[in-house]
Amino acid sequence: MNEASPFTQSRRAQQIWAELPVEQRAERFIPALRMLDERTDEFAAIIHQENGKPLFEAVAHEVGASICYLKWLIERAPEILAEEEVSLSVFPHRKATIQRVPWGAVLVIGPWNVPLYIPVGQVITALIAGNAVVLKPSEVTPKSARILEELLSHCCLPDGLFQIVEGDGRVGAKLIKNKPDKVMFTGSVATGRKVMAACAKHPIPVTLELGGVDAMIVCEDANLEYAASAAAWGATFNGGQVCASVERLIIAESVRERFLSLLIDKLERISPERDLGPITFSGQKEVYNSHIADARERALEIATGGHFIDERRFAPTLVTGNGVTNAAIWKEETFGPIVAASGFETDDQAVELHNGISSGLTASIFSSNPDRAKRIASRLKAGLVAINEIGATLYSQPELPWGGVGTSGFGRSHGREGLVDCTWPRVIEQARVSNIEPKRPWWYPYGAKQTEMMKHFGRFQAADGRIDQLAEAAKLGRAATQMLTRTPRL
Ligand code: TXE
Repeated sequence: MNEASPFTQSRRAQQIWAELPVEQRAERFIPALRMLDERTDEFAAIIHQENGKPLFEAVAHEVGASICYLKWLIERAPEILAEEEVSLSVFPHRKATIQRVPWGAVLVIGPWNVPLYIPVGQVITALIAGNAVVLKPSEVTPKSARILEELLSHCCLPDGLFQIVEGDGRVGAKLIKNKPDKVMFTGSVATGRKVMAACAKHPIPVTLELGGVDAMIVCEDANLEYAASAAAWGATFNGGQVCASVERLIIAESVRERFLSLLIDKLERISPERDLGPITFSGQKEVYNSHIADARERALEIATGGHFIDERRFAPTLVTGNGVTNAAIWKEETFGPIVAASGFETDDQAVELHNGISSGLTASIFSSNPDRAKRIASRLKAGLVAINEIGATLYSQPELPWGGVGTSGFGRSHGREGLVDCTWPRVIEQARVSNIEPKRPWWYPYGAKQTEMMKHFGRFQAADGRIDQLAEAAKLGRAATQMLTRTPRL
């Protein structure tokens, strides 16, 4: 291994850290929780200034969400990561335990759109699970990542357990060459592919959170006024630069016009100065321009917006019309305050439209009939589905596993699954009662009677009903006794 690699120090620190019981590891993060609360204004101001998102969003979606997640994590991690005892159905006289073993040195590669809360959800989870972490934040938002360093510097962690390495994609690629034990990546599909290919060489396990082109389904029985407000916010908060922002609207034909006129009114009343996050990364402008140009070429209707208000702000935009579902705006992540709308006649059509693209992070369904909404939800290709709520909001519910399917990636952060993903399972199997047991009847030498015994074993397992099971158990018992007493044996 390369001696200049930060993972050399990570591994030394991790060995000491992993010796501590998970309860003690979790308690070390209480000062970080307190500090997030005490210094909310200061931290939110750094994020607001660097990323540009409105101060309210920096307080709520970054610092506030981090507080809620950390509180849950500190309280619940010990139970979730505790050694688990498993009863064994094939050999009930034996038992097993599953230990959750930390990967070792984890590399977290972060994005710029949620520069504190996304790393908090991955870095601190990995640390509590017993790993060391190197964070490579986005080159666009390095100052926000330093908040995490400040928080963790008050948590009495071994030297080198958490490190930040700043730099662009080349630095990220080099870090992967240094062979971390696990990589957690959040970013674009294109970069996610490169990260996965680089990890495949070693191979290194990888978690990918690659965003989505998330949809909101509006049924004809929905409260349209409420749903339109939800759509206006869900499509534009943080300037639409959210992996789970509403990028597609699938609306019941019978209410489509009414819903869209409510939505247009709400989009036009969003205050650019007060409410609308600016473009954080100027490279996004190209995506907006090309998606809008593609929509114009297809003669789609730009019902509102479609232009820059100033250097860093794009007007909240609604695109609709025949053929919208073939447009780039429908199929690819725009990552801006832009939403495309199409209609449906039947629930089957709504599901088909939703599932017709390659990504699936979150979805939302608006309906006054909870049973119908749940039936639709159960057919959607999406990691999280919210009913009468915006899918992105589920990111602030600490116990829910966050992640998608298809080109949205795989692996999970948050919730039980997120913690378990920061470990590998080590199984230890042993006798329930006595350590000294007879030699196994399936060991050498093989023979016809032994084969017969295994068939009885299969029949016993497959037997249907108590009587059949008892009959098969008796036959199996006789066959096994013959095997146990046979000579000569190895
Ligand atoms: O992401 P990149 P960008 C999407 C969104 C946006 C697009 C581009 O659609 O328009 O991505 O954003 C590091 N090896 N999302 O260019 O390039 C890089 O330094 C290792 C979705 O910012 O994917 C940064 O830290 N690392 C989204 C991180 O990867 C590499 C959040 C993300 O950069 C690397 C952000 C390499 N070869 C953007 N190349 C979400 N899922 O929430 C770059 N990086």
